[in-house]
Amino acid sequence: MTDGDGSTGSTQSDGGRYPFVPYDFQRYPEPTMIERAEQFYEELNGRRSVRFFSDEPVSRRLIELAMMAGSTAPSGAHRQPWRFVAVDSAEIKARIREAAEAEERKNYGGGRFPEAWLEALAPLGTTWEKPYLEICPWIVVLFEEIHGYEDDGKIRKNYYVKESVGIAAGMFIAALNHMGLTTLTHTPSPMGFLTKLLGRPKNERPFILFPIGYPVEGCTVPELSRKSLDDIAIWNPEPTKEETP
Ligand code: IYR
Repeated sequence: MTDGDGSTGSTQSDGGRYPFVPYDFQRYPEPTMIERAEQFYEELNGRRSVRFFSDEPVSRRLIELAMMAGSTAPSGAHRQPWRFVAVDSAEIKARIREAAEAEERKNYGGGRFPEAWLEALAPLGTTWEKPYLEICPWIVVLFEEIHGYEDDGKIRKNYYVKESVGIAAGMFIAALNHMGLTTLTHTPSPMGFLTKLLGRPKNERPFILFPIGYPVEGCTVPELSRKSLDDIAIWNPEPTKEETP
């Protein structure tokens, strides 16, 4: 590895079966990089999970663009093991709400959530009631594709599915935030009911449900702070010393 110009020798991988093509990479001067990075951070730092939505409609094009942004995520062996299932039908949203609330009732009041979990949720003030599932203009349920199928019907394995779909979810959320929409990473628990309700095949599993829209006028969010850089970053750590017997 050389310093500075980054000329490390190889420019393509040997033996790959994809044709390798030049990468159209945009390079910026360092001050521009800092400025862009600061701007991007500020934008992401302004994002909040919203539970009070307006019923104002959102155009399908915006949802499509968020899905396309999510689908740029890296994935194990480039399998892209995600499906974004979008619903704006009032009837289906009502059915999702009904089923989600039936599960959450058992969690909150029915003894299914352990005391420690209820205690952890208490500061957020969440309850079994999920009216936002009907109020928001769109629900997108992100499914993970556990495996695919070969042309002959045999199972085609996917790799690092949770990691891949988790990254796609993050990029989807960032895209929504960037375009001026809000969402909530909602995981009704358990959420197997979504597979049937949304007619998905058995090789797909619901991963996260996103109510999407604008915050209602006067929307509030909990006053939270985020961990500082010092809390989250560790630089050049020392390896753990072997215990001597
Ligand atoms: N899925 C439930 C409970 C819940 C769990 C966690 I962890 C949260 O951060 C918030 C809620 C619900 O949506 O109420």
